[in-house]
Amino acid sequence: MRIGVVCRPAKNWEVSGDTYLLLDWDNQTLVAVIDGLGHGIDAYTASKKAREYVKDHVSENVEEIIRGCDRHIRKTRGVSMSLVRIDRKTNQFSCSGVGNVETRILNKRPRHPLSMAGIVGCNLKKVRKFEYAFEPASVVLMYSDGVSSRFDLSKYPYLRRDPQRAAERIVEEWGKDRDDATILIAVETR
Ligand SMILES: [Mn+2]
Repeated sequence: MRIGVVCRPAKNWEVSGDTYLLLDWDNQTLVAVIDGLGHGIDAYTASKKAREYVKDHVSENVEEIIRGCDRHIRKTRGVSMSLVRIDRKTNQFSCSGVGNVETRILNKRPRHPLSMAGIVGCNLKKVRKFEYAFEPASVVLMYSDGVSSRFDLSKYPYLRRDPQRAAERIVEEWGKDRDDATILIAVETR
């Protein structure tokens, strides 16, 4: 995979309450973007703890990871998170998200899996999993709400070739100064 990622704190803050994770193993990839509620140190603590949980439970299904994480981080202020698992053996994407981290999948048919209302670690309600066929040259985009979702992907025609440049440009143009901003772009190159 070819990866582009930007994860920067809100203006005048040193730590970011957003974090991300990308793990590859055994024909599978798990991608996560996590946004700790608000910003600053408490947001950072919550998202870091959530990230550790996800990392330790990568082999579980994406819904289970979110439910388990909810139990694990109850003492924090909570997070929004989205997970995508790419399984190259079954040729499937599975996606699950709660709160304001959006996922877009560019396939033959673009997908925008729904993120459920709620907060992981505080007020988790329904969790759902969405599955799609995985195709060669698929792209996964995930971004926190520090990036306005109004960006137009056709303005970044080099996205597949240079996802890092696209990630940087999108955050420059659509990042919100007052919030932590993260975007992760993963391009399948097979
Ligand atoms: Mn945010």
